[in-house]
Amino acid sequence: MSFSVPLWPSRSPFQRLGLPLAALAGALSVPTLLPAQATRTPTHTRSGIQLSNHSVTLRIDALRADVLRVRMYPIGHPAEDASWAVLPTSRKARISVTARPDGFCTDEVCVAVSRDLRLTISDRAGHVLQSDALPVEWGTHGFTVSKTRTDDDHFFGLGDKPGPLDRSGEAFALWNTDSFGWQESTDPIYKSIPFFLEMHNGRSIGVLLDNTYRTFFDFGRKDPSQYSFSAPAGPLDYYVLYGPEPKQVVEAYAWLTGPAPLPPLWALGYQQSRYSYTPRSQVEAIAARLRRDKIPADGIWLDIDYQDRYRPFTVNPVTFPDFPGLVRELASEQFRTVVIADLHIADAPHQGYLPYDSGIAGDEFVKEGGKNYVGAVWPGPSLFPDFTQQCTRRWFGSLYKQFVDDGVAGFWDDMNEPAVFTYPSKTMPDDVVHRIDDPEEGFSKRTATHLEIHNVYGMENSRASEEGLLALRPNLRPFVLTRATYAGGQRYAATWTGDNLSTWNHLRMTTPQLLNLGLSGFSLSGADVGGFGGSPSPDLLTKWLMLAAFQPIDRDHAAKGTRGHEPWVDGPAQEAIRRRYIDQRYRLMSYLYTAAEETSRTGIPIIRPLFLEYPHATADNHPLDDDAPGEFFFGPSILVAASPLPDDVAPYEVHLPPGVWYDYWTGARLDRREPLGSQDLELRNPTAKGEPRLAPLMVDPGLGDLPIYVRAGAIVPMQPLVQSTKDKPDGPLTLRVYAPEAGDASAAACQGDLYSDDGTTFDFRHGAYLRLHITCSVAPNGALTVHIPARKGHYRPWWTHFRIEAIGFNPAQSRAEFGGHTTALERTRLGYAVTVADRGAAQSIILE
Ligand code: MIG
Repeated sequence: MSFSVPLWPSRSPFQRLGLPLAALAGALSVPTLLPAQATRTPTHTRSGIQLSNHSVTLRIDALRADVLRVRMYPIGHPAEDASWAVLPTSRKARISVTARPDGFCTDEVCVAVSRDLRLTISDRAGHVLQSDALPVEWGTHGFTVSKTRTDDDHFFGLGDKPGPLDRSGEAFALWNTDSFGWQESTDPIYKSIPFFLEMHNGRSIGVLLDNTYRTFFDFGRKDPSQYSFSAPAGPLDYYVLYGPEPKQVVEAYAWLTGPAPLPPLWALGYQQSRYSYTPRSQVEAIAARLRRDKIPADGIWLDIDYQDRYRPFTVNPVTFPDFPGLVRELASEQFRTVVIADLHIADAPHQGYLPYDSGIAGDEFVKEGGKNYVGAVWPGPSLFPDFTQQCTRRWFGSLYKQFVDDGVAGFWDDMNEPAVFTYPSKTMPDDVVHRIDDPEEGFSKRTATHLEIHNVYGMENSRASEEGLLALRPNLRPFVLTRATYAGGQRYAATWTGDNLSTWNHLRMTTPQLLNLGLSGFSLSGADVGGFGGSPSPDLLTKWLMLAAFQPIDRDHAAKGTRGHEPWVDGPAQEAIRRRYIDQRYRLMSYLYTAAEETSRTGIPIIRPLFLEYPHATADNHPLDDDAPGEFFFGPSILVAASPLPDDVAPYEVHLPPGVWYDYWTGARLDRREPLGSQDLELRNPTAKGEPRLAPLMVDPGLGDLPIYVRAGAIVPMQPLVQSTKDKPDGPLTLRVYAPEAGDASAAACQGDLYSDDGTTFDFRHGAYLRLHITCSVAPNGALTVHIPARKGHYRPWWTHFRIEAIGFNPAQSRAEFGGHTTALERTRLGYAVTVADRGAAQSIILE
């Protein structure tokens, strides 16, 4: 609900609630008001506290020991307890707290509220985690919450916002916008994820502002001593998530909004797309060339030109005759077909267009002035489904039936900001009316203007798709890719970063953008490989295909009128490099899938900023990423160190977190155990001398080289090369064991995870999965023992043997012992290997 009642009879819409108003009364010629101090004694509730001054109530509840919900509303007018983002079970969760005179404590945090309703949150040791710099500013034009900030505060998340990973000092508006060719300074763009993670002095918290209006976040741009978030209307309703480690914040956010579910395995394969492959013969030619050139690939994407007059849920019968036959033909070549199906329904009465006819019959569209709102998009005048009604989502979901019956595997939800051509705003007018009918989310049945619904429209579109696909094929994991979304949208769809450009700078920007999306719940994200608008130079396309092999969604896509983007377009030398990297992705598919499965349980994203794995890597606790903007973790153990300036020809410095590392390509050992940060400290503070200082690790990669490192103690599964995830790999599953340093505490843990299942169904929920937590240890005599535990789950994997390949390990006798056998170790390019049968039972293999 929006606060239509002015809280203060003042001319200033942002009259601060806490000011001694008597001083202002004369100037404002209003009756003298009481000072805005808490006028009633605080009420301690079982799960928190409630306080009022003479106009508003502040209510804080502990959902868990590390998750607080903060709400403020005019006295007697609480906002609906409702959310599109937060899971109902989490929203309603409560724990008992310990009352304090001015607040309360949980086992993890304490909350204190001052007499002017300012909030301070501390950990149990008394470290302040967050504190209101001012009382909430609140008036007829919404509210602003201001928190204290220092220059040592670092901010991450907020979805797809362009710019550096660390958002400190920047400010952003959230309003889903179709932004072709967005630049670093473009704001807003496609998504609204009002969640951020803040790190200060090695302690992390998260904040979700659950307000769907055009919200605004300022991380110290206006005033370096404060950060703030505000909304023009709607509820003041936010959640504070406590770490102290950033991973704990990300996990708490997944608890609050739900993790991204396990995708079908094929979605992690390479995807070939273009706007548009047409006619059918071109699609067939592209598929055939991928196979002929041995470019591993899983998906072929059809953009809007396969449709009849751009009408969603149709097929052009002339250019795409026998559509089911095409899908079958692609499937026989081990490709999945993905089609775009935009939400706008052509305004086409009396033409036998089912989405229109059934949509009109069911009254499924948003209104303006009492009539169906009509806006121009690809099909011409179009109607827009009212996705905030559960029944409309069900209807929309049913439209996929024909495609699903035809065997189409994935769906692409574009234009759902929603994009409308006719207006400078590029979206529908603010006064369009949506109907909310969604009891599960806690909303009462009511209408809402587009101002309230705009930012959740795309998410509810993707939800309709996902839920519709689930209804049609309950035991198949759906795959939906959406452009616009809101917090929590990761439950329904993967995402991509919209219409980027074929420039080196856009390649560079993929890393911070996808990392922040991952921190914002969207583990499954990608950027159009090669850039959407424009034509990449051969080297740019090559570098892009190389990097994207280590990004969660790897989809090559291009706009109309641009030159081809397919891996082969620049001749065999470039193609060979591109193939080599896509091959690596497929060799690492078990590792990638295991990381995706981890996301589905914990919310930890597939690609991770360095600070997520090493929050305390620097002496002054600044995130190491600030020094190394081209670097990220691909899964838990592999560090990709792309150039911070990919078109720069000079060598660059790689910053590795303290520890022992191995070169992924050569197996070379790098001892980086001395503390980091000395150099940075010296730069920041030239008087800080005398610390140990490692020589910088400089790299100078050629066109086909991407520096990649693996941490000591990692166990990384790798598999024989296939051309599609549908193919059964031929040979053993390799476990690359990167030896830990004997006696080195930083590498004491030697471990790796392996998850597998059928890749397509939900049978894993009933035990049809395989999970192994593999460990290793080094004996004082240098022998390396690898422990493979008994399998968890009853899925039978494709491999029958493990090949254990030890890297960074020097055998004294060059032999392996297992199950009473002794065999000679095989010398490999990277280290030493031995192959053992996987009997499904626990076993230990000693390499010595
Ligand atoms: O107005 O469907 O971002 O990926 O190829 C352009 C055509 C509409 C925008 C998407 C892009 C897609 C294109 N779409």
